[in-house]
Amino acid sequence: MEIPAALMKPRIFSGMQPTGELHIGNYLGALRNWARIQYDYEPIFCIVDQHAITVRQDPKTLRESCEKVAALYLAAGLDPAHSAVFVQSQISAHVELAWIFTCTVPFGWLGRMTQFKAKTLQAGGNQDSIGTGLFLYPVLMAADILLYQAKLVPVGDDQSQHMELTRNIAARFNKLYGRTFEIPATKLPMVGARIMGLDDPTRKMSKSANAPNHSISLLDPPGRVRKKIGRAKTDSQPGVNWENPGAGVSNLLTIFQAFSDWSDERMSLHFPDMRYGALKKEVTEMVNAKLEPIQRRFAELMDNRDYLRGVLRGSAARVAPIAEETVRQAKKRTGLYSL
Ligand code: AQP
Repeated sequence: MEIPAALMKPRIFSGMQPTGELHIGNYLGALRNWARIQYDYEPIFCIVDQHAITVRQDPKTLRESCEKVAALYLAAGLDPAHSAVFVQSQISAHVELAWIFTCTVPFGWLGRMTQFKAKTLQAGGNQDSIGTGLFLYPVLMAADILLYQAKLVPVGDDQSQHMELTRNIAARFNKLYGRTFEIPATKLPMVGARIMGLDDPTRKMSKSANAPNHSISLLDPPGRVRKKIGRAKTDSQPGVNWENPGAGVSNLLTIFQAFSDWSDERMSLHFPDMRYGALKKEVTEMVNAKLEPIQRRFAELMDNRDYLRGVLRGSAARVAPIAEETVRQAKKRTGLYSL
């Protein structure tokens, strides 16, 4: 039976790369938000392995990471009976649409992407060591989203520029070939849209940063979390300067507030002048309490691979027709040949 349009919920789409271990930035900026809002929407969540290969990956580790990330999605609260959870390369329409977009996007638009510039810098600016895929990454991201005609994309703040580009790509295509794509909006979490590195609170927490005390993995055991937070950068003030906390202290307060869901008022009554040792103890206890059930559920899911693979297979089968229909439309509009 077809559902009347008025009763259909708006579609949301988002994804994460199966590179390294997901950290609390990925969780607070995106994953937890997905779990919270999933029932208000028609949700599609992807594990974007084709993005992951924009930098070199070990094939065996990459395949294993896809299932680990799927398990983390579910452990963090995605309900596979409601939310589609699949791996990007299961559906070939992603790359098909990405190529069509590649041919419509001006080179200059991609050159302005700050993430590309930052990754180029990380590689020492040596263009011969940077894959073309890294440059084209935002085009594939636009294809991921527009393929499903998503209205809303829940992501962390670092993706704002890529989202702007996605809207521009959709608008350009619609202008050139006629209205084909929904223009999606970005949805950021209220607190935790940009969690910073513990060792360097001027840089966002990132999977690819190698420093040992930079990020907290969702799978870190309690002792490791304690150690990392214990070593987190603060400043030389004696305690929390509520009116004007330094970047490190501000980051710890944000992590606490995002995990606890405390109101601004409750935070402002509890933390002013607190010594840094006490602050770190409270943040540690809060983080460990919230990670424990995720880690327990993750272990159960990883012991049940058949179930996990069934979710990935079933979800891909469920959403593939949406993607295929969009590609059919885009091919027709651009004049690509089909019988
Ligand atoms: N520090 C962060 N704070 C809040 N949200 C964040 N996200 C990433 N870092 C933070 C959000 O997590 C989602 C998935 O990100 P991704 O894996 O697709 O890409 P990413 O931005 O490349 O993640 P990392 O951790 O920063 O990895 P690398 O080291 O490869 O750059 C996105 O919604 C993102 O906004």
